[in-house]
Amino acid sequence: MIERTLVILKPDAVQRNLVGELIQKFEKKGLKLVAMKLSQLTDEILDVHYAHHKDKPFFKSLKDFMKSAPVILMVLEGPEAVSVVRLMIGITKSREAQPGTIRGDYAISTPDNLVHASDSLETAQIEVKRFFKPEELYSWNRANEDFFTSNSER
Ligand code: 3AN
Repeated sequence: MIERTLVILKPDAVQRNLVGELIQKFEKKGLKLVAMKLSQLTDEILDVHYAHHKDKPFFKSLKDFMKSAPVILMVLEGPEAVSVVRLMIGITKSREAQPGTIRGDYAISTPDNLVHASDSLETAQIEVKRFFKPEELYSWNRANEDFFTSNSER
């Protein structure tokens, strides 16, 4: 099934000049960019986005980190995009993330683990709406779609 998922390139990705390289990984995989912007996050949106962590000891430092520089917000589309992107980024604890994944190859710390990606289709639908207005999402036809996604998987 074709899905859309929310991806955030966090402040450490921006500070480390990894934005282009990380976007390229998603593009090369065959995921299609349907929305993208640079944004500086606020407590208001982070309180909602990380509500599941609000009682954790690292909540404030996580928010401070996420506000420390602009982030790149993206929506990526493709077959089973939610699980494909989660596989690509690797597990939360960067030091234990598999080599070959983004966190496994580029990160060694935990709050600074470069990328956020929605963890289920239901969350993805909520998170896309949290960060993007409907008019900021683009449905477009890739001219060479046949070379990325077989007709039977669309
Ligand atoms: P993921 O980003 O892998 O879905 P979540 O949703 O459990 O992980 O956590 C959201 C973010 O909170 C993580 N990306 C990381 O930045 C931070 N975080 C999670 N667990 C910890 C922890 N034990 N210590 C510090 N930061 C954490």
